[in-house]
Amino acid sequence: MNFRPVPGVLFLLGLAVPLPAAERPNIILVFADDLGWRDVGWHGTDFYETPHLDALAKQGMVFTFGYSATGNCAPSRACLLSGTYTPRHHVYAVQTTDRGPKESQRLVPVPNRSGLARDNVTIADALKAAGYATGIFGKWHLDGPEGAPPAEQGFATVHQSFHTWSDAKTQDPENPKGVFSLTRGATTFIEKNRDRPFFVYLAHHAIHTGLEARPATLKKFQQKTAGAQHTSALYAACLYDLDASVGLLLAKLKELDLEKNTLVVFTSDNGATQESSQEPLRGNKGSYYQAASASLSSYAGPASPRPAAAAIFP
Ligand SMILES: [Ca+2]
Repeated sequence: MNFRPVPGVLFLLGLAVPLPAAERPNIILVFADDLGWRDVGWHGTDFYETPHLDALAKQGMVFTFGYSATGNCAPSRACLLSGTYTPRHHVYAVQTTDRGPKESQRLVPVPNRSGLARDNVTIADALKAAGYATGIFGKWHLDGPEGAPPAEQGFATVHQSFHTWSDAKTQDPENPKGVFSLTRGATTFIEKNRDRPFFVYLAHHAIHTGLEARPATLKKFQQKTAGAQHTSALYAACLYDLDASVGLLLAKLKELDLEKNTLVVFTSDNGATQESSQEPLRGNKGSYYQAASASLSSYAGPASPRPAAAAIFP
């Protein structure tokens, strides 16, 4: 039987069967914040540019019917890291579930937890138990009074992890949204752990509202003719700088000769804000329409079952 398991199955196999270090792939999960389905090159943006992400998608696999579990930050991250849906961990919303005018609420708001409680088993817990070096670089957004910090959720290394996106703003114009300092933190961790299996959770603050970009990148898009659908030079520049940081990460893997034994996963926590049209999908972040959770997931690396393929399953 010619069976080629999908990456998720490989994860499970890797956790269930003790393997020598050389047979356990390194795993890098690059997680964008509020990057929409339509925003990347392989999904047809007519203005933004994502050359490194496009290359990653081309050499690996794109899950065209993939969805994030929910339409905004905290619950999406709680689902991703715990591998369970919201009724299991009770992180249904950022802040509370009863925001908005009470007279328009048709349902009784479900009780909400502010963060992921310590008794949830995360992918970092599982990989750490399997002998991986585990590190988070960037946004957590799952503690608060009812959640635990990343150091208590399986991450042995916690680098520049903030409670909210606004804490991440930097004063360095060459480091917009911290994309390059977070990536440097991750590559330093990778160099340090190159001889053992590692799990990198690189959770960017880009491109959540509060858009920032390097001055030269912004100028590049201000001089470019806008598309029919996508028009914002600042949005394009912020995304371009995020893409550039992914390029640096991939170059480091190649330099360290780790690319053949490293599974790189790129996706976003939820759909785009209203600053970026997602047509033909309807809606934006936070809504219950498709554009709120349609995923731009791409995978590349040794576990890709069919290089340069698009898979219609999530
Ligand atoms: Ca988000």
